[in-house]
Amino acid sequence: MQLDVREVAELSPAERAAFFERDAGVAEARSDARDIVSSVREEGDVAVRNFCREFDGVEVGNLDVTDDAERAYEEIGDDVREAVEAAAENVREFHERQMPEDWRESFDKGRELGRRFRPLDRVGVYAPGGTAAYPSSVLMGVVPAKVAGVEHVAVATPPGDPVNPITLAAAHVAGADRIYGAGGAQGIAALAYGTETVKAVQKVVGPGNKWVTAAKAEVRGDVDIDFLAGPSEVLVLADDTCEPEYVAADLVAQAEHDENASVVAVTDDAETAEAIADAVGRRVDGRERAETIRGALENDASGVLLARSMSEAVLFAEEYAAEHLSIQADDDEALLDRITNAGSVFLGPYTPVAAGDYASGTNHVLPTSGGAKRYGGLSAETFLRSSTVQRLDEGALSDLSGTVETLAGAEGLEAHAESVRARFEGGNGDTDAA
Ligand code: HSO
Ligand code: ZN
Repeated sequence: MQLDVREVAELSPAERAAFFERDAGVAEARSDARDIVSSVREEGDVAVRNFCREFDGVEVGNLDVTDDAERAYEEIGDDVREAVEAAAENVREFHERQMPEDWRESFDKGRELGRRFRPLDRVGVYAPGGTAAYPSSVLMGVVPAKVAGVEHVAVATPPGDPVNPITLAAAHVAGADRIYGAGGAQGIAALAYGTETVKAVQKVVGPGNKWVTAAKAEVRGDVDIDFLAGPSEVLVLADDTCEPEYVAADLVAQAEHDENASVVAVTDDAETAEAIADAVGRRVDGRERAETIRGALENDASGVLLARSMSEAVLFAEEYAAEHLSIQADDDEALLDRITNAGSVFLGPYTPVAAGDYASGTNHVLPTSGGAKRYGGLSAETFLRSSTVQRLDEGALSDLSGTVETLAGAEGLEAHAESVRARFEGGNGDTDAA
């Protein structure tokens, strides 16, 4: 297939909007998801089984498939088992490094303040099945939760016939406590509200198709969620020192996820732009997922773009706010310094996005659809809650009393002021005495 190179400066407002206003595809699935969620809420296991029959074509025996995981782990090939273990180890190491320490410090004059972090009690990790089963996503959800210290980590994944054994093995390696063969919106609802078999969780995380994502939007509020993740995205910033074949390979790789994936290269060099477009074209045909890749490349939010300068390219990348930002350029660190909006950044020619997708240790559950302007991807902190702690001595409270009493008075909350005064006046709380 042949890709055209377009100039950033020549893009029409509509063309720019196609790049910048990517959506997670949630809206159209929202009302179906709402019906499914409320059925599961009302009818529990029966509803989950019915939806598995209707959508997955699977007659589910046991919804809880935890006991199958160890056998799956033994039975998958040695290569896959070792790869899952190697990936899990790197993910664990990176997320351990993220764990915040509790702290307590003395601030000015007898004011001791601090922060403590405690894991959530119960979380649910969704892992996609269907056309592409993602055991790697099980690792990305379960390992950080376990690193954070979450006691009950449940995995929900489509039932299949049987459930994908590598997904089961990954859940086993990651240390999942329960595994349910329940996918789609019904899997999310089961995690969020519980059923006879499924224990309700406090937070649901993980990527999925538009029904899964719409269901997460539905249950948000009753439980916490990570965020609404849409199709994969990559934006590569490249200059004339890049290897166009590598850039093209990275674009094609993310394109194979989904026909709605968005893959973009922006460069300030015309020859490089043509070379990337050529290389992409050559890399599609004959590939197993060629059809999906073509779909993604034809997406209005995909393309090879020529900027007038790397500054213009950076501005484009900032506005795009990529899930994955790859920088394959001479002064990559200087370009990175100018970037604020990116889910995960990949620097240099030997750092393909696929390395982070599977094995380097960083998380691959990341903000899409411009979410990187507002939040980051999954991390150990996703599974923690924090409390603040304080202790004031008499002098510190005395120093603060004027400020508290004045502000309490301004808000008309007289008892607040009195709670401070009581410490000094030995008052009996009698309002006449105040
Ligand atoms: N690139 C995907 C994650 C993934 N890749 C899973 C391969 N398997 C979204 O970040
Ligand atoms: Zn990927």
